Parts: sequence; structure tokens; C-alpha cells
Amino acid sequence: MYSVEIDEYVSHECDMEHKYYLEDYEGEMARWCKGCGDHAILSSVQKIFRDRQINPESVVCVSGIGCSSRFPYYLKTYGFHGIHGRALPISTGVSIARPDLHVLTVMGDGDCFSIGAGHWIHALRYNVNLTVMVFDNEVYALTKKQASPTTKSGVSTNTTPKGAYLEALNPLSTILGVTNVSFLAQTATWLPAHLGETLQKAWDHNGLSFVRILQRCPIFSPNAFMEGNQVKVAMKFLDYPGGIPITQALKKMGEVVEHDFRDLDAARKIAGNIAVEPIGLLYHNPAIPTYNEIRHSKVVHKSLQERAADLNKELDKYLV
Ligand SMILES: Cc1ncc(C[n+]2csc(CCOP(=O)(O)OP(=O)(O)O)c2C)c(N)n1
Ligand code: SF4
Repeated sequence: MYSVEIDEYVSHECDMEHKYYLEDYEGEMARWCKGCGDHAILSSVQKIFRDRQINPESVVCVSGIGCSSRFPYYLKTYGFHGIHGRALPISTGVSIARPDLHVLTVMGDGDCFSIGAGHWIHALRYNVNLTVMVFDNEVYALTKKQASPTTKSGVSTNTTPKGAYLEALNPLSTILGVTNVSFLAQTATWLPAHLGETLQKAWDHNGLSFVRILQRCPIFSPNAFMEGNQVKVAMKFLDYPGGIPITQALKKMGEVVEHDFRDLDAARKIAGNIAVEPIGLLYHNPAIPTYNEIRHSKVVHKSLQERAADLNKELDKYLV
């Protein structure tokens, strides 16, 4: 009666090389639309976790609200589907309280650059220890096509039927203008190998690693980056030893420029030209202290007995 269960259990236990399989990171069945770039990001993260044998219980995935923010349902780790725009304060709390866990923050462009903009700037300045991914489809998708800060001017949406009036926000320039920024990379959902390499680099960074992912939404912003199935957005691949590898296949998809990711001024210059999307590592400075380190170095850690003595001293003040 019990033999099947025992056999399965034994075969898993004996495979010492792979303790965790892809299915160990698979949560609910993803309900994103067919062709949605979010699927590519999810499978990239799951593959990285499998290849690196990440313990699912050591990761907390925190999101806001949006199509992108359904990520924690589909990734089988600890998860927190938060409030629109508030993924970063929640992530900050988790990261400070539980430095032993790795926090993966997921937001959409509306979530991060609009309602969450205040948190975005300050989380960067605090350099909280987080891996942050923004899925940027240049529209509010979950609420069915309102203009977001990164919607290009002239693009028709439900809130701007005659075309968006304003020039789009440049998130890369904004990020590189914030004090203490320590990691910025950009990649795209239609470049799976580059996406995977970028996320691995971001994962390894101690501090806030910010990855803007240009994300296909074939339903509400099909023309943002593509024309049918062809990539139409102009791309500039950033190449440098120790950066994100630019393969021969990528070299055929756009111009390649050498960019030293340690040079903040050079990164700002590249980020300033959004007519051509830079793809790669824009900036990396691992020397900037994280807020976690600063915070924990300032806190005096007292023993249980010392804390009890302090409490008794306070209470003694109210004795009559
Ligand atoms: C406080 C608050 N304001 C507005 C909404 C409605 N709302 C839900 S998702 C969303 C925008 C989602 O767009 P984005 O963040 O770009 O993510 P996407 O769906 O494109 O992944 C909005 C405005 C909300 N849920 N809560
Ligand atoms: S509406 Fe767009 S972003 Fe949302 S699941 Fe569908 S394709 Fe993805």
C-alpha cells in the first residue's frame, strides 16, 4: 500500500546534486495573458533559483498591485502581495527585520514610478538590501490601459484618448540622480539570456539592485517595443569586462558600446538618451554601505537581562 510513496521519497533523497527542482519554485498556474513578458521573467527567476539551489524558504517576494504584482502567487517562496505603490516600504521592513532572508521586490511602472514614486527615491537613497525588478510595459495594464509615467507622448490610452500629452519620465536618469544609488541595469523580456544574466548579477549585489525590465504587454501596449513579433525599439548594448555578457546574437540586434559601469557620469550620459534604450549594466558601486549595515551598526544589542533591568528601572518611576 505505501510502496509508491516510499519509492518516490527515496529517489529524491538520493539525488544529492539537485535537492531543489524547478517545480519546487512553481506556485499557482500563472494567469498572465499568452505572450505576456511576465512569463519570461518568472521562468528566468525559477531557473536561476534551481541552478543556484536557492532554498525557497530563504526568499521573500514582495509586490504591489498590478499584473506584474501577481508574481508572488506564481513563485513558490514566501510572498507578500502588498498595496499599490507600497512594495518598497514593505520590502524595507522585511529586509531590516530579517537580514537572513533575501527580499525580491516586484513592481509595475505605474506601481513604482507613479503612486510609489516617493518610496522609490528613498529606498534607493537608503540603499536597502533588496533585489528590485520593475516590469515596465509603459502602461497600467491590470486596470486596462491608463497612461503611466513611462507612456510615450502621443500614445493613445483610456486616460489620454487623443494621445499622452507629456513627455515620458526617464526612470534611468531619475535613478542615477539619487544619492547612494548602487546598482542599475536594464534588460528586456524578449532577451531571455540577457535577462537571466542581469538578474543573477542583481541577485549577487549587496544593497539595492534595481533592474528595469522592458516588458511586452501584447494586450494593452502591443506597440511599445514591438511591431508584430519584431522588436522595433532601438537598443544599445552595454559591454564591459565583469558586466553582463553581450553574445554574438545580441550584437546583431543593435549597436554595442563599451561602458565602464563604475563611472557614474558616463552612466548618466547613457541614461540621458532614451531614443535608444541602453541594455546592460549602467552602474555598479558595491562600496556604498547598505541601510541594513548602518542601522544594525547603530543599534545597541542588549542581553535579555539588560533589557529586563531597563524595563524595571522605567516601571520603578511609577511606584508610589
Ligand atoms: C491605492 C490604489 N490606487 C489605484 C489602484 C488601482 N490600480 C490597480 S493596479 C493599477 C496600475 C497597474 O499598473 P502597473 O503598476 O504599471 O502594473 P501592470 O499591471 O502594468 O503590471 C492601478 C492604478 C489600486 N489598486 N490601489
Ligand atoms: S494585460 Fe498585459 S501585462 Fe497584464 S497579463 Fe496581459 S499581457 Fe501581461
